[in-house]
Amino acid sequence: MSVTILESTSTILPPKEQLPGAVRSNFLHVAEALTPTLHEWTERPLGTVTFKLDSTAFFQCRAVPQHTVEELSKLAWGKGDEFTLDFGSHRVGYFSFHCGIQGANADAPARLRLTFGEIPFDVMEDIQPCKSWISTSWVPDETINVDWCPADVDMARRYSFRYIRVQVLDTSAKFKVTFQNIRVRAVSAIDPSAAMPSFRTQDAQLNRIDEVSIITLRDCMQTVFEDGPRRDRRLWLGDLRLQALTNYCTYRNFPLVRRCLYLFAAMPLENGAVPACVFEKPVAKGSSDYIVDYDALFGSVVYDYTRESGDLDTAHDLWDTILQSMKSILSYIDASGRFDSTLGEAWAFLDWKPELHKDAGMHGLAIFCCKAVNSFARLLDKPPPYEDVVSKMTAAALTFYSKEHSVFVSGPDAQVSWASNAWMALAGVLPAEQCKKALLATLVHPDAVKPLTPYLFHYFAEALAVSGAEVECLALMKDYWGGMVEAGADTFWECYDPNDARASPYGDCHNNSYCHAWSCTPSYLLRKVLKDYLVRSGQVA
Ligand code: RAM
Repeated sequence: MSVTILESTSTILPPKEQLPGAVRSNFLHVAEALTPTLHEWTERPLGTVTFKLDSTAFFQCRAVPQHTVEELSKLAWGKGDEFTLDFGSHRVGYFSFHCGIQGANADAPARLRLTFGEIPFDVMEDIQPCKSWISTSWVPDETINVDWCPADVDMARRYSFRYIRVQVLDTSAKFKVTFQNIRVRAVSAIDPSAAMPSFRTQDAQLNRIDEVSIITLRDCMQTVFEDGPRRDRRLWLGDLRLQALTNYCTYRNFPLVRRCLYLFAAMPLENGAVPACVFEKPVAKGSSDYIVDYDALFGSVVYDYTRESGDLDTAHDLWDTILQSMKSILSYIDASGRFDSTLGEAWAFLDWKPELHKDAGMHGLAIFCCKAVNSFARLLDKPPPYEDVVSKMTAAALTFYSKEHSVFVSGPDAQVSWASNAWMALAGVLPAEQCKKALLATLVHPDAVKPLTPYLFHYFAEALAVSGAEVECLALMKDYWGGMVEAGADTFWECYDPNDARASPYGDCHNNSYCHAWSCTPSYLLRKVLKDYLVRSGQVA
């Protein structure tokens, strides 16, 4: 995705393109040797559905079963007809069917339009024209011509969907088409029947949230940890961090994480920084997209991986890249030890919320990353490189703290946001009890800038959990991720605003991804971060 204009009151401007540096072919070879063979299995639709308006539902509609697959196979469809297949849950893979005919002869191609929908809006209304400011070529509709029916049709591209809207654009006066043997060859780096550490709470809603997280992660785990199998279908560093953490307490697939780490290290930018994302195809290549916070998080991702896997060789291999990845964020620290976005032009992300002022959040994130690299250095018997920086920045963090309101604030208008308070708490700039107070004050602050994406919701939830606000963390999870489940999610979404079913960072929800990596973290929060609390409070065995 190439990011263009984003209206923002933040002083950090969206991206300046960065030039790629020389590829480190030794690292690339390691990554290539770790390319997984994908598991494949067949899934079939449950039948067709129609959508009935329902003002009580999040998407204002309810799917109503129409035909079984058996019934569908006997029906014939001509010009202007359409139906919508329901596969029962989210699928990622290759779609096939047999296109039969009813009539004397097929004297023309059958022209079909197929729209692959992750949510009802994708298939119950016209998905084009899409008004998003990112490329509309992501929008998953295809027009195909099937010559010489009857024919077996195997669609070449991979799709991510639960529903498929099939519109018959034309046949001829002499024939109609029929549909049999409808199926998807589903793919993932994960064997769908693979065992994983068992985990069950006393709360059915939390268990369902855990299940949906795990399926979200599985469907994003392909030959890399993709951000979303529908869009952008590539490896982003911020997404990888959260996927990897969730993977460690679920699938525990270490080689795929290792592959991704080496891909990033193999394709640095010209200044040695780690790109925000990398491409696998047509050949491995670093992207010119650069995000200063993603870059800085690289060390923490390798640190998590090392602690979980015990693989010290990878840690030593990637140590220089880790030190390089900290340079950009540290160049934003002014003489007083404060993060100051006016010192450069790189894109600081934290979340897609346009009005978010990012200095305080970036300040906390920078400390968090420095601390992770310091701890990592100790693990590797190296001198911790950022102890002075951490002391200075921790002291300077107090200049972002409003004693009057007991929260961290950012910018000339003293903006209160979930981002600022989450990252300051995760950085541990104040004792946990005070961080908890700031987080709880943020939660009830009438003007606090809330996250737009589950990416930042995650960090806020994690901050609550590690600051001793486990009860509030669980309540937030049930409300936010539970809200998505309630709204019909069988995989978690890139963006969720409970008050706006059409919310999108991109100007049109038809270009949103509804199986998105950075939303899969409830399993990590429940199974790891909140585990002791859940055991202590008798909510899990
Ligand atoms: C979105 C991607 C990805 C995220 C970037 C910043 O477009 O899908 O999830 O890391 O933006």
